[in-house]
Amino acid sequence: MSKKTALTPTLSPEVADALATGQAIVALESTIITHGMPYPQNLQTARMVEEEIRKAGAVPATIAVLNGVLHAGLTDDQLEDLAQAKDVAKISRADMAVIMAQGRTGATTVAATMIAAHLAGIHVFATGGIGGVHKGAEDSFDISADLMELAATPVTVVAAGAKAILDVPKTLEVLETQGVPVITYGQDSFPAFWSATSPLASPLRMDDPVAIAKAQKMRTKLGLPGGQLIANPIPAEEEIPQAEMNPIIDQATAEADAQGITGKAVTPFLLQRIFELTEGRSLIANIALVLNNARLAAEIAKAMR
Ligand code: PSU
Ligand code: MN
Repeated sequence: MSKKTALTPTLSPEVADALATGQAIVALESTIITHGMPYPQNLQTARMVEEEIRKAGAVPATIAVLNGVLHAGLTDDQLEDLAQAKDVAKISRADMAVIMAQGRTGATTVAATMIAAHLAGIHVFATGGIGGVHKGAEDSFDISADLMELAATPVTVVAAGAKAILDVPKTLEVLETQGVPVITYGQDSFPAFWSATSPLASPLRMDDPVAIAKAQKMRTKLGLPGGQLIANPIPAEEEIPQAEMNPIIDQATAEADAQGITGKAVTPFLLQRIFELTEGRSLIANIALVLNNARLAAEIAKAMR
């Protein structure tokens, strides 16, 4: 433990080439693959998202820990193995080093993906939704490490707002306390994941991917650590309105409470129950919004170079 050099993730040939030639790169998380969607839609979505980024003129870098090795960019075989693997760890900032030291395989959450992207020199990351302050957090203290990571690590994260399974007003308050810019793309209302709008006003609004990239650079120039959260509304024709989602979310949340689901298991449990209760419609919307986020992230990444 004498040298103070940071670890560089193992790069796929495509990502290594993109970094060497200064192409735009978009990081992608893997918890959405292993804990956020069922097989085989998880694998199909992961492939579609990567393709969408390439079509937009950028290079995708899916992040994961495979047998203790941190990867930025997975081959299609690695993606397929991960999508079908059982007992994959869900890695956040707290467990990243431990899982690697043990030589285990783990999928990276938003927090861990940001850490890996930054180590690789990638500045933009697309996902579905970030973790946040859970309902009842005043008792459970369940606040995702994603929020503190946004305050610490200089990566711009494109998500479809915060999932309505969270306490969204409290999530916005914690982000403000942590000094994280929350910027909604193209509208004033803060989007609610499956729903394009919510009753909440977005703290900030920007309409231009080039200016979004400039804001991240400006933040770093000011000596401020951390990234930005870009909230990108699901396309209106693909949304499930809040009036329809809210009773379903309430039911899933009540079931999680009744069954004593806590900690890391909460988000995967709620997503699976909402998938069942909407008869798969939540998954269709989830796929649409991730693709939409991939497209915007590619535009920001092209401007970030
Ligand atoms: N949003 C989704 N699907 C997911 C997640 C978020 O639509 O799978 C994952 C992300 O990886 C996020 C994590 O970082 O859930 C948050 O988990 P927790 O609430 O335990 O911090
Ligand atoms: Mn949590």
